[in-house]
Amino acid sequence: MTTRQNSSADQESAAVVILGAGPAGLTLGNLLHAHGIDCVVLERSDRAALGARARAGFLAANTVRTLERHGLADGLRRHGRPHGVCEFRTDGGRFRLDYGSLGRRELHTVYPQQDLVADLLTHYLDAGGRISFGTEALAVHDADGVRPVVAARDAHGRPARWQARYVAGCDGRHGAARRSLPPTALRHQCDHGVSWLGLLAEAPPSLDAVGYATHRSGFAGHMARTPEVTRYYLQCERGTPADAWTDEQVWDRLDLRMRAADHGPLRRGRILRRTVVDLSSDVVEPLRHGSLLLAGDAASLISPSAAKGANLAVLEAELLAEALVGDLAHGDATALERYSRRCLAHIWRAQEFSRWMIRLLHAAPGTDGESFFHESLRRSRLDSLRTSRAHQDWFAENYVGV
Ligand code: RFL
Repeated sequence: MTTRQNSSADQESAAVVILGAGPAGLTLGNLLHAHGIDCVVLERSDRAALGARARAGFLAANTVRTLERHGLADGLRRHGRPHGVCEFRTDGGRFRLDYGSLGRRELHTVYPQQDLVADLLTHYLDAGGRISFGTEALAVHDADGVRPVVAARDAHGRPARWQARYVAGCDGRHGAARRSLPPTALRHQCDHGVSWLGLLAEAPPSLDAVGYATHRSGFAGHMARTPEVTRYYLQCERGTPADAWTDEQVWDRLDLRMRAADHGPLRRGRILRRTVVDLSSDVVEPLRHGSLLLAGDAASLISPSAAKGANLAVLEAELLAEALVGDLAHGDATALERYSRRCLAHIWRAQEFSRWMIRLLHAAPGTDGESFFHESLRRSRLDSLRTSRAHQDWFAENYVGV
């Protein structure tokens, strides 16, 4: 069993220093702490800011099972809502997929990411877990050795150093873990060439389903978050500023693309938040570089088109916890050696489905022959999804699974 390591006046220590208190970092922190592994989470934001960071909302069945297995699912069991239907709206009409009764017959649980993060944080702190808010990791040094050091800046701007046996990089795509990777690390990346204006609206959901609309003026999406708040997406030109359209213009575009004239108007409300997302993906390979291990968005960024990012983050955190407990508590490094390979298998499968969704939902730009060819393929893909039970089973399995 690992015990807390010595601290000196200018350098603190823990067996595992976790960078970032998102779904990956906090799941990992909870699991390590529950196994008696000395760990600390370094988070650049404060607690209030974490609780206001609205992003994901659709948790896969496997994510819920993982959190349940470790006693971390009380909040989402109490307040999350099961969800199993999506609706496609196209110029050929609309069709619904009851994906909860297809494939593996699994459901999503709709639960805002900021509520999940708040639950994980409360659980971690109540159990006596250590976290340092307002602490920004700057770099990970000596990751190729057995005594890596995290250089950080505390909430007062003072330099701080943390020595560890392992550093878990759960600090997202722009974090210190990625910046500290050795030149041998590979980063496979793909710009999907599409941008979305992501909107959070103070309005009840307008459909009892996830809505995906393809329209000649662009894609529009509808996803419930809570009974009072709905997430919408509007495809926009690359470079469009988040405030390019007034609230009314946003709702008019959503109504047009969701075909409110045929299927009923959307329930309007104040737009609470706007973010422009350029859909892109990347995968770092491998996920382990000596004593530095990556999980969540730090390991792989995935476009939000198939709602996989937070789910992958929880899955990887569980695999990483298993690997670190094996090594630190039982002296068995087998799972640590397999960590990267195991995660990459899940990551590439999620990336593949996410890319497939992007191609399904966005018309090929342009009017030339090749664009026509791709657009015809896309329509054929949609038609197959509408009519083929085998295709629907495949969709359901990948849509809810990680
Ligand atoms: P996070 O959540 O970004 O957390 C990283 C944490 O690290 C902190 N941090 C640092 N701390 C210390 N030092 C540094 N140098 C630091 N740099 C950063 C940050 O403050 C933060 O607290 O990463 P994590 O844990 O890997 O989780 C990943 C998910 O957040 C992400 O994949 C999802 O939000 C993606 N995503 C969705 N995923 C789903 O599974 N289902 C969805 O429905 C879904 N919808 C979405 C999404 C992402 C979106 N955006 C914003 C791209 C919708 C949107 C609009």
